[in-house]
Amino acid sequence: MKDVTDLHREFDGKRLPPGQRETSRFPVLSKGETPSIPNDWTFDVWGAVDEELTLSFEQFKDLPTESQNQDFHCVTGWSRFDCRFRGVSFPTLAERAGVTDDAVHIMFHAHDGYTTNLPLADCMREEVLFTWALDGDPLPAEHGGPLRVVVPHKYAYKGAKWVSGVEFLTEPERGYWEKRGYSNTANPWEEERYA
Ligand SMILES: Nc1nc2c(c(=O)[nH]1)N[C@H]1C(S)=C(S)[C@@H](COP(=O)(O)O)O[C@H]1N2
Ligand SMILES: [Mo]
Repeated sequence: MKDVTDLHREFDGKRLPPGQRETSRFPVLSKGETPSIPNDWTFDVWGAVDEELTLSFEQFKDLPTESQNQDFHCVTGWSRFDCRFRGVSFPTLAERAGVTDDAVHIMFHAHDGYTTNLPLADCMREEVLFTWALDGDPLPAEHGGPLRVVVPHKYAYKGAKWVSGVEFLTEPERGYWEKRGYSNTANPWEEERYA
């Protein structure tokens, strides 16, 4: 299992970012109800890619997978250390689709209508994972199962639960919370909480 809980060093910060408190619980934060995911769930990749993809959950899980130990920082002030996630990294998925030269930004889409955005460079990191397993169990529905994104170098609102697809963009755009006053950049070690 790869341990990426030292990534705070890159941001000249402590493991617990400023203004956060550690919790052993895993609180649930969603803008609405947990959506029901259709049985014929597919995962779509579109936009500035060589090959647009539509993958079943089985096909998605057949991509090269990895397990990582990560910390999880919520913008509302709690951090959960040592989350063991299994999944497919963003660079692995991007390599499968083939990123075109004009792609600069990413929009993640989710089954509850949620969206969140990041620059492509912030996504092309091995610790940005599409994950279906937490601490050895299937990812609970309220935490985004069957599939969610985790982005441990950002506040957790940058990780879409119930992710349905990834859009490669040639211009930056803002997602659900980024349009509503949360920081577009969301670096926990700089306390970039609100815009
Ligand atoms: N699809 C979707 N993803 C989402 C959200 C949401 O409402 N819908 N909430 C975000 C927010 S604000 C946070 S803090 C984390 C919370 O993840 P958790 O419920 O697993 O703790 O999910 C993020 N991803
Ligand atoms: Mo949040």
